Amino acid sequence: MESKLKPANIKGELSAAGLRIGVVVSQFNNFITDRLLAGALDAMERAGAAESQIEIARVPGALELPIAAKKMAQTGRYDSIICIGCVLRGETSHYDVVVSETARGVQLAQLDTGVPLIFCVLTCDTLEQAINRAGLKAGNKGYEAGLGAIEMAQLMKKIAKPAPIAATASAAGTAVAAGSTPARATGGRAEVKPVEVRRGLERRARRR
Ligand code: INI
Repeated sequence: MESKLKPANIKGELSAAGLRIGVVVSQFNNFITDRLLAGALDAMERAGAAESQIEIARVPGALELPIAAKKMAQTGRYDSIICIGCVLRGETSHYDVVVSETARGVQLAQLDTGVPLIFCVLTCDTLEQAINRAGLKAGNKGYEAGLGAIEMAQLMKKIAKPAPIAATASAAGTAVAAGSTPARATGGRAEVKPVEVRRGLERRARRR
């Protein structure tokens, strides 16, 4: 049987209003990473970001992305951070080490700091594959990362707010919904006043 429940969906909107975004760019294969950065900036500009809302840090290679992103995240200045890099498969196993350690480092850093870190690191066998993903045939992964950074930043802000009081709470046998002040009226804080408390306050106000 299909459920009738329609739970609230929380989604970050694609608006850069009020956000600060950090970008860490690896200079290794900068022919590609510069194009990814251009795509990310384009996306953020379309979402309404101004120059003053974005800061860019540059690191030598992909392996240095996690530590720089973590340091930026720890400042508390950024709502999200985009990590841009490009790793191309060579003839040795170095590729596998760089790819897995970069991905692991970025993931650990975002979980440690609670700041969303957007993984925009191309991992390709050939330069041609990378070019295609940096603005040619397969779009620009940097553009997707720019939108992802904004969406995640806005989502985290929404999740951090206290949940609004559910309209159906009184149905569970409590007087909470009937006697409470909507969170909107209290600047986002849920100020719960059970009916008895509210009546007491009203009586006191009448006596004055
Ligand atoms: N760094 C990259 O960003 N892409 C690569 O393809 C790459 N390759 O192939 O070696 C690469 N290596 C450098 C690495 O990220 C570090 O900067 C270096 O090992 C110093 O720590």
